[in-house]
Amino acid sequence: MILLEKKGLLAKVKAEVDPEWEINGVTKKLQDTWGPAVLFENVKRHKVRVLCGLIETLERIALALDIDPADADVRKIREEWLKRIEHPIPPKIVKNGPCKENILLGDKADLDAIFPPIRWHKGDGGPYIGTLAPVITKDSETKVQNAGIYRMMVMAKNETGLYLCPGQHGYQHLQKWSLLYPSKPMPVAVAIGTDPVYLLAAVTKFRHPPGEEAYAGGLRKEPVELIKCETCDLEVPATAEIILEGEVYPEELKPDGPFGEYTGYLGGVTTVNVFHLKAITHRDNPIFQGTRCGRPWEAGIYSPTVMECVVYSRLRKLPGVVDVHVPPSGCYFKLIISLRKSWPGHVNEIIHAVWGDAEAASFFKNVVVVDEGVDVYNPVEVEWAIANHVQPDRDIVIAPRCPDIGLDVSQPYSKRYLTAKWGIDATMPVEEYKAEGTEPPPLCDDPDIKAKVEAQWEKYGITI
Ligand SMILES: Cc1cc2nc3c(=O)[nH]c(=O)nc-3n(C[C@H](O)[C@H](O)[C@H](O)COP(=O)(O)O)c2cc1C
Ligand SMILES: [Mn+2]
Repeated sequence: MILLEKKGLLAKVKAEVDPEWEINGVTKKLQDTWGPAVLFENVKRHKVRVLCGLIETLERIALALDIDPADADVRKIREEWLKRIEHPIPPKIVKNGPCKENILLGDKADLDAIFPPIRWHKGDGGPYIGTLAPVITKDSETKVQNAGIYRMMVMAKNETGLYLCPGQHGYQHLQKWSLLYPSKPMPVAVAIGTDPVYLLAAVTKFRHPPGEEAYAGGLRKEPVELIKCETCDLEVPATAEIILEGEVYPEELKPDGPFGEYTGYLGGVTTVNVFHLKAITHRDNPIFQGTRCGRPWEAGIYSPTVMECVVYSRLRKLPGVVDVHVPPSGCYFKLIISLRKSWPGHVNEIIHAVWGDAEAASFFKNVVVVDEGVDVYNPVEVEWAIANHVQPDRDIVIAPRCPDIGLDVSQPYSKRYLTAKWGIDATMPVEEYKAEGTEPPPLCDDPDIKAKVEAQWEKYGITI
């Protein structure tokens, strides 16, 4: 936050704002205008300040990674990301940390006192904590910890929902726990106001082991400092502003929602796990952190960027893959790949490899493959490739009954969590032309003509 302020990327709002509607409205306007991150210093009926938009633009993601924000660019961030995650650094356990400046146990732990009840979207079923708050759980066999961002709707002063979508690491941890310790509650901690690289790691499907903590260390080039919880054997980031400690009973479910989703729709009411608060520890005068999620091209640009870093780091290892792009407007359903196509069936091989990559990429419902040379970042070039090269009955591949995280509005609620996926081979079908030898030559400009025209440009009297 101090860095953001120095670089002029933070606004401080002293006017009183109502958490019911005003934080939503102001952050929406800032997102629409690519405005700064914002610290609300005076939240109505509340003592705690709220920081929004910490890593919502490429500039701010760059700053979080110590890259000069002046030349923030997805490809640059991606290259740096790749280099750093090659060297995960294990966390360091410390005895003291600012997150322990205040320790509130049992009845003294009160969510209402630490969280201004923010409605991030009109129509949300309640105030939500878990928008920029990594949820920490431990694998009961390997003891490796996970951090993932899962929404948490406040249900009472010591109770929230916890939405663990099937397949998430938190979900897997709870499944494993329930087999080993049926009917016992699993410890869960939540860290609010962490180093932003820890947030970037928490929205990433990083491999376990070593898990998010070590990758956050790699991204920062320094170990994350962890400190023991007061009520359980989890370890949490010592420099966090606020830590919630609690537990989840595997069998206990409650209705939660709706919540404004990144798809651009208000989600439905879902049954979710329940987080029972046991302790809060926090810094003096803490700052709460969150984000109005919105659609990915409006708001959570950090999420498509991170997704792209992850997918790029995996798929570039496949033969022939030149570039990949996760277009924010594709809402994580769409992935574009450029490929140096080298053998019959190569494109379908790549598409199926994406769907088979459960750790990083299998959730892309639509994979579009274009030739090397088509700019995956330029929607006009991608549309051109689809328009020109595709015979739908030959070039579209459909995989039925694949996993899905349940937010895809193309199906009613009763059908969610299973989806068909489709791949589009938008590469030039050179193999079709081989036998005839009649492949249409691409238009190309004659360099001699170009040079001649340039040399005598003045003759034409055209000002450009
Ligand atoms: C603002 C925001 C809210 C999210 N909410 C949820 C959620 O409620 N449930 C969920 O399973 N994933 C949610 N996610 C996605 C996960 O954080 C993401 O898939 C992450 O990789 C999960 O970590 P894991 O693989 O370690 O479980 C959210 C992401 C963001 C950025
Ligand atoms: Mn994980």
